[in-house]
Amino acid sequence: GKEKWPRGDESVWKEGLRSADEDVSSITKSIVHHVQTSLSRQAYNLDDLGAYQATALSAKDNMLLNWNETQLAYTRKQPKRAYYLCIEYLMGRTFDNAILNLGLKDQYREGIDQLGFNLEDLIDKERDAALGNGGLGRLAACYLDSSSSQELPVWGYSLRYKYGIFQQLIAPDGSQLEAPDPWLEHLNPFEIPRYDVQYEIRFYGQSERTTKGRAVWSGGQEVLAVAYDVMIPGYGTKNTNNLRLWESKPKRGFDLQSFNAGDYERAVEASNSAEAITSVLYPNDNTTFGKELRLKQQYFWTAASLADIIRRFKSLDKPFSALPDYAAIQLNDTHPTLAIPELMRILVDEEEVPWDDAWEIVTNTFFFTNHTVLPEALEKWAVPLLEHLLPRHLQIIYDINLIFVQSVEKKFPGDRDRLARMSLIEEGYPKQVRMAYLAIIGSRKVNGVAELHSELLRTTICKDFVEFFGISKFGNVTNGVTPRRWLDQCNPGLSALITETLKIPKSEWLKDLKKLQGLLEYADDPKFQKKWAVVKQTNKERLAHYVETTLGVKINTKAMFDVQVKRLHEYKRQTLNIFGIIHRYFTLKSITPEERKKTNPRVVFFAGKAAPGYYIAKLVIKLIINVARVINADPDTKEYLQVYFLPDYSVSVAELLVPASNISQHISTAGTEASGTSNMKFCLNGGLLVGTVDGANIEIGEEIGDENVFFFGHLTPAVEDLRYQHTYHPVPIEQKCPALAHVLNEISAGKFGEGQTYEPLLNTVRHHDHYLLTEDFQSYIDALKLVDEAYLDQSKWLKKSITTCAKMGKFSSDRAILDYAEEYWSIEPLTVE
Ligand code: 8GP
Repeated sequence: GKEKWPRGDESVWKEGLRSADEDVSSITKSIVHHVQTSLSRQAYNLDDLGAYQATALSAKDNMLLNWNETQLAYTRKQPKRAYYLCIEYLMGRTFDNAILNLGLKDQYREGIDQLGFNLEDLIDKERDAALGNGGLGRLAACYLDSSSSQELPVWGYSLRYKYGIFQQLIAPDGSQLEAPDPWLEHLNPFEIPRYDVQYEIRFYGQSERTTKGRAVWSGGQEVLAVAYDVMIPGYGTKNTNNLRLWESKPKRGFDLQSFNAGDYERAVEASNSAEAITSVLYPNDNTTFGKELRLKQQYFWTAASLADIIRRFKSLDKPFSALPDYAAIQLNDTHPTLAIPELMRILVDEEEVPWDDAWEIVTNTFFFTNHTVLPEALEKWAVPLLEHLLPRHLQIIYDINLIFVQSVEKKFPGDRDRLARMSLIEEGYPKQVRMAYLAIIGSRKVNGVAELHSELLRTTICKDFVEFFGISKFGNVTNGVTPRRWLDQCNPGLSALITETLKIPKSEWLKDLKKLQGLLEYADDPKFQKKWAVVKQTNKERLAHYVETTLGVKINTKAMFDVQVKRLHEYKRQTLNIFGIIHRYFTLKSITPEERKKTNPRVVFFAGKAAPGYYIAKLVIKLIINVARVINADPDTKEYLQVYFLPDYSVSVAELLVPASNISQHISTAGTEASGTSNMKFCLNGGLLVGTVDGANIEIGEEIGDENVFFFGHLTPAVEDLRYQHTYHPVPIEQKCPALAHVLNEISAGKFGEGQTYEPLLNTVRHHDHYLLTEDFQSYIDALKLVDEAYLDQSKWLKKSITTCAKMGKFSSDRAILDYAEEYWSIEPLTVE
């Protein structure tokens, strides 16, 4: 039927509607307008930062129009939507990506030029939105880009941390220092505060059971969740999804009674404690941090998000049994698992849905992805803490568990061990709730993030659950990365070369990445190879320029660039790399100057943060920096080997490193890295991969051919046996791996500064060697030797590089998000006209 115009004169409304600023002159007008009004500044007192802000606001206006259209279309057509709950979103910068996705970068460049500024300078003024630690958070960001680009109705939900991941500084002795990241210090042009979207969130208090399994939860502390929206523009489409971030606020400003009584501290206490909830991102990657404030964050975020989802669902006026037809909620790792008992609480206590019906709704609405098999990352919350903070949720968890354990008993009568293994409650002092198990039983489907990882889940953590629920509940979606940011935006030279070579519009291959295969027919073509090499060289020079301006050192861009960038973690084995470098250094020292001239010069880049409390990881940084200091200063070898640690790794720094690598290293102990995603980014940009047979490395090898990857090391099935051998039949390291023993001894002896400092790190290798460095070191060195040999033949190398890029189509996050949409969430694309 025809909709009635809500109020006033429709034609006046329509006349007032803005349209997008797509030509250069509308763009410059819009920028000048924002300088004048939003910033209230003038041409004569405008610096780069101001110009960036005004330009970003003009881009935001364009995005907003699409955002509005998109939300209107969703409201009208009522499609099933997916909600991606992730406690981290590592977005990086927005502006460049936004104008690229809008297809307006050239127009913006010209407009800015006319106004007397330079686009690249303005782009550099934006601060990264670094609301994440690493892989998990960056994956979420790629998935949002893909959901908009593939026109899927997906919203993200997370927290608006006042401080993102800490800023990393390096002290003169090589120690990591941490400083806060007040990223909201300046105006953030890309967020929309929604002061009218607020929910009250309760903590503590009492829960009294009433009838029919219901309860009343009251008392305690109430805080407000306020929404901030971040627009997610799709590439080459109007579809613009939303990332909703919650900020915590006190429900009442401050306690007036205490204030009037002169107790000012007391008066602001409650307000401070409310605001503390979203003040800072926890800087832990792949480990848990069992603190009350973290649990508060998790509940605050899931409760606000669910309240929002349920409010939207209720506006459709459907029975609750229809919720799974309108909403799929993705639990990204266990951090949002409290959403399961929270939805039960809403349905049972507030909406009076019978328990069994509610459970049916819950288990058809949620989906769960696991991101790691490391035991230290499996979340467990102490029962007394949960009871104190969320008394009603603990009751619900106990009820869920009782019913579940009964059904296990029914299927496997008398198997008491099994019951104990599968119970949501782990016995001990204190008892703990196993969040992963709660997520598994409360979800429709469960998946891992690469084939090997999903298989490990099925055979280890989820084994009992596979036997109980059947194998079909446990799937796999291999991760992906967005080719918009990780090729077109970060490597414009390569993007242009690809477009020119494939002879199809950029928009075609960027949304259907398998089209890169068209490059294969040129892989042998010397003219094309030459162009390919020029692009890589330009990117290396751009990186060298960055290093020169930040570290003040000049880099030999003719050398091979070898990159390992990721969080510092023992399982990721940055140690293997630095020990390998020391070995290479000793080898270079031991040969004649003539022989040295025949070697392949190499520059090794490291970057990555260590969790502030992770002592060994911090020691690794210190070692890298002090080894670099010695090697870089040695006149015998400095032409052949240079090592740099780039401080404060971020998405923006990755955008410089990824296009510039000749090789990158992904060398985790087999079976420990769930997937990895930077491996995909480097390969997509024609960098070759040195890696273990782990995570998504395996599938990359399958796609591009093992002859194009430098694999080494033991395989996953061997790892457990090897660890057993190390514990029960230890062989001295001198015997097992003399080359590595020599490296460790030299470090001990003080070759790279006070040897004593590094003993705790060296001992992890000498004693238990949990990550099997002594087992993999020799094969690692051999693999790097093959790299050197392969690099000598540049034409063959370029062929490998081109082939690698051409066969990376599978690893687009478009493929991954479409997998989720079809196989898990059952949502469909909806084109916004
Ligand atoms: C990471 C995995 O370690 C990595 O292999 C995978 O590619 C990535 O997730 C995306 O799936 N896991 C984390 O980043 C992680 O567990 N982070 C914790 C802070 C939550």
